[in-house]
Amino acid sequence: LPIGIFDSGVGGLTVLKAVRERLGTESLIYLGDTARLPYGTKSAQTVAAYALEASRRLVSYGIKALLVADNTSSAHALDALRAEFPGLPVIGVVEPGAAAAAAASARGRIVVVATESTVQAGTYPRAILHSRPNAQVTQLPCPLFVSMVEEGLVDGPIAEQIARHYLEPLFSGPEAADCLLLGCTHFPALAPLFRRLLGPDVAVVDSASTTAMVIEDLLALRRLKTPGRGPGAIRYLATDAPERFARVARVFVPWPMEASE
Ligand code: DGN
Repeated sequence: LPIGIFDSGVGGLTVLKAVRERLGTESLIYLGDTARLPYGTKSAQTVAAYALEASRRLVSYGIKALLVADNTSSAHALDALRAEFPGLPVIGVVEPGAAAAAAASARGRIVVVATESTVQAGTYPRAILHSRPNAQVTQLPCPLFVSMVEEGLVDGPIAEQIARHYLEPLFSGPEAADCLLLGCTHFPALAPLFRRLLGPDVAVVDSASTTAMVIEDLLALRRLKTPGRGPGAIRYLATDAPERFARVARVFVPWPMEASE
C-alpha cells in the first residue's frame, strides 16, 4: 500500500520530495486540496473540517500511513484525524520539526515562521517547550513568503529584501535568535536564501526533512517498509485545477508530473 500525503495545495510537495529521497521504494499518493486553499488564513474549525474531508478521500484509496504535510492542518487537526482513523499511523509535521529545532538551537532562542493560522494554534511553541522547557520561542506569521515561493521568487534582490524585513529584527542585537524553524510547507524553497542571510551561526531547520526521518523510523518499527530497489509509483491528485497544480509544482520538485482531479 502507498503512503498517503495530504496538503492544502502544492507546498506539501517539499515533504513528498523529502520522503522520496529517504524512502525511494515506497509508493506515494499525494492529495492537494487546491479547491479550498489557502488553509493558512482559515479558522481552526474550518481547517479541521477540510483536513478530515480530504484525508477521508486519501484513506479511501487504501494507504498504510497518513502523512499530514500541511503545517496548518498538523497544527489544528491531528487529534481529530487520529480519532477518525484509529489503527492508521497519522504523522504531522509539527512535532518532528519542533523536536529538530529544539535540538539544533545553540541557546534555545527559536523563531518559528509559519502561516497566520499555524501561529494562532500555538502548536509549534508548545511542542518546542515540551522538548526544551527553557526555550524562548517567537512566532512570526509570514504569509508573504508563501506567495513569493509560488511566484518562484526565492532568490534575488526582491526576495532578499523581504526576507531581511521580516527576519533581521529577530536575528540581530544581544537578544538575537539562533534558530529559524520553517513551519510552513513552502519555506524549504527559501532555505538557501535564509541560510545565506543569517550566516553559519543560525540553524535553519525545516519540518519536511525531519518528518521524513520520523516516517522512516515508524515504518521500520511497524514492519511496513517496502523492500526492493525500484522506485515506487507516485500519484498526484488535486481537488481543483490539476494542470495549474502540475505547473506550480515545478517550484517544489525537479521532476515533471501529471495530476488528476
Ligand atoms: N501548506 C500550508 C502550510 O504548511 O501551512 C501553506 C499554504 C497555505 O495554506 N497558505
